[in-house]
Amino acid sequence: MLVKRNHNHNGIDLPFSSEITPRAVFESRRGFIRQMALGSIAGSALFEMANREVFAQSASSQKLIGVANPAYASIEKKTSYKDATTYNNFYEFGTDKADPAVNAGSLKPRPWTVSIEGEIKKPMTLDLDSLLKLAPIEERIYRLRCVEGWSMVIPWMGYSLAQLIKKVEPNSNARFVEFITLDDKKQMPGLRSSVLQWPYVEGLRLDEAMHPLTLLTLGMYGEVLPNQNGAPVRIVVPWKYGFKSAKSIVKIRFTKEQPRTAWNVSAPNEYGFYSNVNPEVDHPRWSQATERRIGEDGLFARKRKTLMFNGYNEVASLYTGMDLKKYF
Ligand SMILES: Nc1nc2c(c(=O)[nH]1)N[C@H]1C(S)=C(S)[C@@H](COP(=O)(O)O)O[C@H]1N2
Ligand SMILES: [Mo]
Repeated sequence: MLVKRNHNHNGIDLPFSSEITPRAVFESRRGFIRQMALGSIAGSALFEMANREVFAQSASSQKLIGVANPAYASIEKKTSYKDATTYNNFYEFGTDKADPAVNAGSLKPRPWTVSIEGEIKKPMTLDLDSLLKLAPIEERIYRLRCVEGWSMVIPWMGYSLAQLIKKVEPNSNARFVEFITLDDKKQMPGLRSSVLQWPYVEGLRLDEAMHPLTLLTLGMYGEVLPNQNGAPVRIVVPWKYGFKSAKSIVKIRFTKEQPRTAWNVSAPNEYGFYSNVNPEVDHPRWSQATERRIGEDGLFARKRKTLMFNGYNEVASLYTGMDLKKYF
């Protein structure tokens, strides 16, 4: 039998998911959100009005309403909810793509707090409701490109991380932001394995973290985040490989020095700090020139060309004068 396979971060062969069923429920909800955002532009009166309506939502319901931000709409076909929630990387729940959906039920996303500390003037601990109310929730359709060579198109819900960063007021020492994931063996069975050093940590330079594209993410497909996608709060950095988008964050720390990151510690020659999507810089064990869109893995599916910065060229100015082969 011929089964299409790709490699995970450790070079282990894995079959692709072939689920392509979109959910009727989701489609009708999207219609509603699209309706609400019809003709609106971020910052316009209609956008603000729609936002006031949904601003009071709490984390008690599974639904999460956000206003579609037209700057991040997409003509690309969205990945099905089923694929996005059953083909995951979340090593705290196992290393197979199917593991997180099966095992992440033990994660308790409520109550939850995120402590924000380090080189800032206003350290604080925020609970989920405070995070939900910190800024208007937007829906943004972003491509996520995994370093393994596959990608998805997902309607994420959240707001620019910059909104939170402005609130905590970084001091003049702050040059990097470190994201620290939950580290609780009772909730995360994968922590018993030593596949990575725990907790899972990631980091960005402060200007990358401040870039409006960097999304503090609280939901997807009109719902709060499913556990396997990093409930209740994660970041999504769409111009970088997927592993930079840390899930189930409990701590955000502002630092002077470049933070250690989980994948860089595990294989420094394979995973750099920057990890910008770059078709010209191959992974030492495989090419990064093309990618497979999840859901397009049928018999006649063609690979897509990977785009510099995953197509998000507006971030290029963050790296002027930098050798992106050296700073991979
Ligand atoms: N805490 C944590 N965050 C993580 C990971 C992980 O193993 N643990 N995997 C990363 C990788 S490799 C990818 S590709 C994305 C996948 O996100 P998704 O499952 O929501 O598509 O999450 C990233 N965030
Ligand atoms: Mo990944």
